[in-house]
Amino acid sequence: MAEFSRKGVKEIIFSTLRRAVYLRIMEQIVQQIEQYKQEMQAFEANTPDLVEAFRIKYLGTKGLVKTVMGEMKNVPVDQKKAFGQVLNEFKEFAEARYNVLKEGAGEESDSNAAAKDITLPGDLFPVGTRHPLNLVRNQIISIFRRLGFAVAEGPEIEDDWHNFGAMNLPEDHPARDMQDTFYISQNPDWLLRTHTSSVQARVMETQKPPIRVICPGRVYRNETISARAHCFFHQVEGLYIDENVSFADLKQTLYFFVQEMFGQHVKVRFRPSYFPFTEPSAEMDISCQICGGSGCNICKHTGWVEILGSGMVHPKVLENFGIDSTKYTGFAFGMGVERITQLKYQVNDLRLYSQNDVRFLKQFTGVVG
Ligand code: 2NL
Repeated sequence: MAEFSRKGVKEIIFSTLRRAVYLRIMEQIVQQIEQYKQEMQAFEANTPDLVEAFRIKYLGTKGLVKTVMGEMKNVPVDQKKAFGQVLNEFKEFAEARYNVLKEGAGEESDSNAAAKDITLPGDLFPVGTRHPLNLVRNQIISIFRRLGFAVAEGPEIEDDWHNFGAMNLPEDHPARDMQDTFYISQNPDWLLRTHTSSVQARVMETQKPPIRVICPGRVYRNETISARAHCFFHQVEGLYIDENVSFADLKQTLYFFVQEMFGQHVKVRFRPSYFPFTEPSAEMDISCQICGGSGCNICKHTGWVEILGSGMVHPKVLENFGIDSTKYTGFAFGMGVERITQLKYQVNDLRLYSQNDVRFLKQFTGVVG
């Protein structure tokens, strides 16, 4: 019993002393925490490296927060709750300050409030423009659509018949020469179409008159590339076959087209010409849009510029498709989209169309078509 009491007294004295010592230590820790908090508040970090240095010093595995937390195991039981709260608050303070520093390090200046103004409009996303040739092609299509023309498309690799034979182009016609046409080496009957007449041939093959189509598309010719010639260009051809279609219809249709395209003031003239697939044939000029007819470099001081070829469909072409040329007549025309674009927007070098220079392409922003 006595032994027990002695042991008990010792125990009480020690534990009281221990408790007093810990309370003192805790006081010091709380003071220390306040000091760390002030340090953290004053810590400036405008680079990611400094932010990381903060994290290591305060929040790292050997950081001050962890070290102070380690003291928890020595705290008397009745003090654990209160001391735990102090430590938690310290940890949260350090984390919050770390987040603030991390957010700020990416920006040039923390004090620049404008940099964080979320009401400012966003960065503009650069939108492209339609290619000038596509704009003009669409304009051409929409004018002919209003006159009742449908749009037809066909293959760019054609056979000899649809491109040449059916169009009344004789065997010895210069267009058929290897110098002018790209042939497909695997099959001498195949070639890259030299005009979109081949599409109209396919329309006449599958449809009966009345036929009223336009055929836009890319065509190929073996030319050396220069400001005035290219190995590919774009065409819109048109074909109208019905009973009683006359040259007067051709003239009025094409006159309407240029007035819609270039303006009501434009004048036209037809010059006799020759194409194997039309008879009679005519080329159409319009009054020069640059000088208004008084004479300039573009019209070579004539006041007129050529814009398309046309004519009455050759009876042989109609008969090639079983269309009775005593009952039906038709007119046809073909124009280069590059040429129309050149006249409308003063593009004087064909190579600009395929060089993809944004300084050129950007000029067509806002053109409707
Ligand atoms: C030009 C001339 C032309 C045609 C194309 C054509 C089509 C058929 C029947 C008859 Cl299916 N003709 N097309 C007619 C005359 C001229 O094009 O200088 N094009 C750039």
